Amino acid sequence: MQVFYNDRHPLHHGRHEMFRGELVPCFEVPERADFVLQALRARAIGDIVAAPGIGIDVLARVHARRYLEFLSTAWDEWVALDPRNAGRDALPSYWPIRTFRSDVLPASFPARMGLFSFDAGSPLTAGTWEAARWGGACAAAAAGQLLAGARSAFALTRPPGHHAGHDFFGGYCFINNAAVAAQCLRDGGMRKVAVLDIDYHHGNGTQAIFYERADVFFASVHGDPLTEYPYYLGHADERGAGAGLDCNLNLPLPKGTGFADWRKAMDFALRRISAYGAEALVVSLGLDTFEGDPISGFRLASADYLRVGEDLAAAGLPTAFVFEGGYAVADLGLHTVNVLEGFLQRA
Ligand code: SP5
Ligand code: ZN
Repeated sequence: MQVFYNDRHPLHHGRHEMFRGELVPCFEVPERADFVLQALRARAIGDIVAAPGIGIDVLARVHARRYLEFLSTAWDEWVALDPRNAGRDALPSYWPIRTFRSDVLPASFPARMGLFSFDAGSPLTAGTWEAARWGGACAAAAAGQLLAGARSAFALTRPPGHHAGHDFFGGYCFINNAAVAAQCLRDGGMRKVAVLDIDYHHGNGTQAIFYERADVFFASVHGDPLTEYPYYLGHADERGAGAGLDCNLNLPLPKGTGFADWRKAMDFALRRISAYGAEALVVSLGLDTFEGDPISGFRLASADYLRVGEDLAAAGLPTAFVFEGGYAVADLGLHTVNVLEGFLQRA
């Protein structure tokens, strides 16, 4: 399977995230992708290539123009506030929650940063925009492979994407790579596309982008948002709206869930995707379901990821894998490659 690697990813390198009143070292670090790259090479999963560049118009199919404009100038604006900011990550501290207006774009940079975000855990750094848009290019290229007839492709993107919405960042995500891939598949002629999100955290951004659409089915297996991040979306009663009613499936599971129950949920999601009539599948591949993950609560073991890949292949659809979360950094390569190898052996 062709692998599209975002070699600009280290340009996004956050130092600290806000956690319970203090700045703690980032969990989402460049070494994550390096470990995956190493394992892909060692186990010969496929050719590893750079993605061709994409125009802003491709990103604007799923993101608001004013949000993309914000991202592209954010670092310069941050440094213009105070030259000492060049040595600090940018984090938001104000948000236009209910009763505030978000239609008027503030001139103040910190105010705009809050308008376009939903947490203080996602530092924006000097190279964030560059890294994120090249991640989007990898996702678009993976979709292009499927459109050209490939059975599968892998977009090794960093930063991750599934928490990023139409016009906001958060959860370490800036550009929604899986949404870019799904939209490229639609624009390339696939009539119905499914996104299956198996990251530990609910893919709130992807869900919201496609919530009222019938042409993209979104399914997610994740930690119950009553106790798990991102808390405010991902409940079982979110079924889609308008034309998209019943094109959204959430399968929240309690913290502590092990592979047997998790696998049943993923297989249920795959059956719904098949009944929907999807012509292609985008997998938001988070590996933070691992029992050793430092910020998550499921209990998948290393060998379980081979079964995950096999089950995904059994669905029989052209499949684009898009890399998301996973913070047991040294084990990320093994788990990612287990999924891909399980898929290839069964496909
Ligand atoms: C893509 C992705 O997986 N994003 C996840 C973002 C989670 N951000 C909140 C992290 C909260 C950190 N909790 C630390 C618990 C230490 N025991
Ligand atoms: Zn996650």
